[in-house]
Amino acid sequence: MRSFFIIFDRDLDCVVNKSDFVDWVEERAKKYMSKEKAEVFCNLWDKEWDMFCGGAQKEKENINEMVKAHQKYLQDPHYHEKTEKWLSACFDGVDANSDGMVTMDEYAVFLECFGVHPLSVCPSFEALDANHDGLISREEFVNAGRDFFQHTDDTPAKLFWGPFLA
Ligand SMILES: [Ca+2]
Ligand SMILES: [Ca+2]
Repeated sequence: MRSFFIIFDRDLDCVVNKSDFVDWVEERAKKYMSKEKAEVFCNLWDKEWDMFCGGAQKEKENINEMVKAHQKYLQDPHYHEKTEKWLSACFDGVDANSDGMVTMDEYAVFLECFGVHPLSVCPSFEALDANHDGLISREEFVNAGRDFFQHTDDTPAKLFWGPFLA
């Protein structure tokens, strides 16, 4: 969770503002993704702040608040279902040509939306490509995205959002 938080705290003040989290990412998505895909992704990303950061009313969040909001979300009986649904929809946004597979280039665009350095894309891509066929399937994407927030141990999923930072 610390690693996820750090992505968005770009001014290093240990606080993530809603605009850092939502607007900054969405602006980049609109720049790097096709119009249609950016729309899919931005619709999802809008909900992400409400889900992970304690609700639409909050304008900023520190790491403890984010962890707490996420713990609360983990207790939701529909947590798995909701998370997998979200990640699957996110996959559709990342899969630029809608062929059901995410290539290295498509994944690079996704990480670029979060300001991840291009050199960090390859290790993340390889970690997510569980069967090493050079593509990320929907299942590989959803599994890694889900495991990122659920496991504290050292799994390949920790590279889902780029390099592990904390
Ligand atoms: Ca594709
Ligand atoms: Ca694969």
